[in-house]
Amino acid sequence: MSHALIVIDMQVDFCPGGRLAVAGGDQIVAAINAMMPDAGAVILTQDWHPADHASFADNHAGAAPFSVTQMPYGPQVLWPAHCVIGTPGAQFHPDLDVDRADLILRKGFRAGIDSYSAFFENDRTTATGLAGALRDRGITDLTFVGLALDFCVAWSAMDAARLGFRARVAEAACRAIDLDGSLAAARDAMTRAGVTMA
Ligand code: VGL
Ligand code: ZN
Repeated sequence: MSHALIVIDMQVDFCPGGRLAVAGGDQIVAAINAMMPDAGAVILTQDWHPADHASFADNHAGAAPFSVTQMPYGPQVLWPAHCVIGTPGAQFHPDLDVDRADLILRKGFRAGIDSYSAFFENDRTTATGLAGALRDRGITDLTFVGLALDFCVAWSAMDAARLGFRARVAEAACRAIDLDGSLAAARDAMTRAGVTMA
């Protein structure tokens, strides 16, 4: 078996002071850095949205942030604008050991569709290419950490399990948004999907 650490969206906008801040998001950076030397491969994802992205409440007249809208591909939470391509908020947390990364995967860069998962956009069918990259390297076991536990970490880990990888989430190195019970729902869904919660 070959193992990869997948670090989800450890970016300035998801940390305190950012535009979609996750409580305590900055507190997990040291733990994530400490996991990197033991990983066979280190992969970082980077949420990377154009300013006119369909997941931003600002781009829907009259829509409140954190409300849900119906998109052609299904329900979509409308977020405050975040991780806009080229802005400081889209950068990785300054203390994250980015130099350790073997691969950096950007996602959510198409204006009309969001991409919570590192494997598929939110239509659940458009692949990002990560599965192929992992298989090409012989990687079978994945540990997920980062932000946010109940959105991008959960969707990524569940897709990994569905694709046949052994998927584990290191909860101590994650933080959640917890919108309307989303954390409890995500934990439950991950467990049912065969994801190990550590
Ligand atoms: C995320 C909401 C919007 C995440 C990304 O990284 O969990 N959540 N974009
Ligand atoms: Zn996003």
